[in-house]
Amino acid sequence: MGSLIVDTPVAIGRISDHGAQVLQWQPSGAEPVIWLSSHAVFARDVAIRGGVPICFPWFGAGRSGAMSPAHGFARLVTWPCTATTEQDGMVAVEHVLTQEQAVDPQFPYRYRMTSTASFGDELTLTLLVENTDATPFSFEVALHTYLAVGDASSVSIVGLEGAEYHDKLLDRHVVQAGPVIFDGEVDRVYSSTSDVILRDPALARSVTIAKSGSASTIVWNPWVDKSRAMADFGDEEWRDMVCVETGNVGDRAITLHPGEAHEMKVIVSVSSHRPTS
Ligand code: TA6
Repeated sequence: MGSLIVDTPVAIGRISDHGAQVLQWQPSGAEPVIWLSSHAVFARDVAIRGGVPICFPWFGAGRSGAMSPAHGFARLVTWPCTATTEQDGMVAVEHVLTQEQAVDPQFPYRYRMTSTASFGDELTLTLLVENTDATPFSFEVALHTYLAVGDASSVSIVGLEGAEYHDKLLDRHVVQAGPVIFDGEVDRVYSSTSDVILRDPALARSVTIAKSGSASTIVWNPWVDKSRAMADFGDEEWRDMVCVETGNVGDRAITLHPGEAHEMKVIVSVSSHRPTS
């Protein structure tokens, strides 16, 4: 399971060919921004816990609720690495997945998916999905970003105020009032095209998630009980992470006709609130 290490004066990073999954990003002068579980399993057909898993061609169990494996097959297969470039300390890594490498009877189409990860003073992730078939298809997609935080119980997310979300725990649709905070398990799919900012007082920083081509923002923290129930997740690791995911899921799924393409992009950046000495 190959991976590429980025180590330049601008940033440290790591991306695995398994799932074309970003595993690490730490801009110079900052604490790590992308979180990876210390219990993550690296093996064939296993999702790596943390980083930025690519969910495709469905999210969770899909719109039918009957799809498997969870979050689709893209994160479980090796993507060919097709290009790496470096300029001024920024490193870009491209992977391409087609039906040649990964096919599933639940998604019987010809497709081409290009992932580009750019590691610099920002982390830029771009997913381009092309319909190379002769028939239309629909898909869900998400960049399931695990952000490292100082203490999940003290962070807040602004930018989703007034957005409707599906609360997956209550199976209810709710409108967000005020910032998103975490005082228990949170698993919400917001209908929102907005950028969001995660405020992390414990690390004295803010992380901005700027996006384009995405109508869904998913927010997740497993909290105590679910963390203990996951073998590849430390019992106390819920405090160290928050997922802020960029996608198009549920009724925001994308339909492509033959020859059409859809691009989704997220730019992660961090700003410190520590007083300059
Ligand atoms: O993005 C939130 C979510 O859909 C949660 O429901 C939880 O299942 C999480 O993804 C992790 O899913 P995974 O299949 O990676 O364990």
